[in-house]
Amino acid sequence: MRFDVITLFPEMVKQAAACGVTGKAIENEIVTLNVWNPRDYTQDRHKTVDDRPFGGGQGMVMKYQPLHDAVTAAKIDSQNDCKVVYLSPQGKPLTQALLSEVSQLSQLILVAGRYEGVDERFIQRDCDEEWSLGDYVISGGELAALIVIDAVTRLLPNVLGNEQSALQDSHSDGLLDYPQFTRPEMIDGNAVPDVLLSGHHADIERWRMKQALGRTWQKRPDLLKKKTLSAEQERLLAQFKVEVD
Ligand code: 9WO
Repeated sequence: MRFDVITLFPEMVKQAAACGVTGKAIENEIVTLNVWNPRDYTQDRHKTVDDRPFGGGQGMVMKYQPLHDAVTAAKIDSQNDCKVVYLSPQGKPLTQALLSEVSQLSQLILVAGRYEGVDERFIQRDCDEEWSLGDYVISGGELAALIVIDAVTRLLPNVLGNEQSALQDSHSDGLLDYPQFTRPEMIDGNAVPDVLLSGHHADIERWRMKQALGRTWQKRPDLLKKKTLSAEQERLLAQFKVEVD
């Protein structure tokens, strides 16, 4: 899969993506990451990428032409299953299901805005979709683009180990994660749950499912309402509710 990011801060995107799971995927040529700076597509002496908003008001707006020319450059030899996405709080809320669909594409062009936004005609004419990570404002789209790249890359074949991918299949199923523990067994009188030390794998699986259900019920009842539980899951959740009482 190929990612192209349109950004005034290409080094920020390159350097962050070079770390960890995404960095390994780039090294292993499972993903390619290209960055395109609108400043390189300006036509004036001062390399102007922004201008004052029509109608007046605070701040600056990114100009149409450098953005358009940068996206056009990123589309060089792009396939028809390529999407251009603008990242902003006005976008459609991003979900794991949407990321899963996106991971089937061969190219994703992510546009990171800066200042007070971009000329609306760029969004209308050049972008296929607008996505939001949540209802908050950050200083630019770069961190949002990096999150999309990270979340999609993890879903690609051969990025995570086999073990990890199986874990992902069974546990990114709309529930929160169960609690995790590692050594030491005791911290200031605070012990690891006995069942995890028992070596009884079926009991451990049941305990983890019960915790995942219980925590989702406690912290994110909205997620639980969207799910249909098996009879076994209903029983485990009922047991969890009795135990917290
Ligand atoms: C800045 C600003 C300053 C004064 C008055 C209004 C203002 N609006 C903004 C603004 O929204 N700037 C954005 C910064 C322009 C587009 C890129 N930026 C951005 C993307 N901030 N937050 C996101 C984002 C992207 C995806 N999901 C959540 C937030």
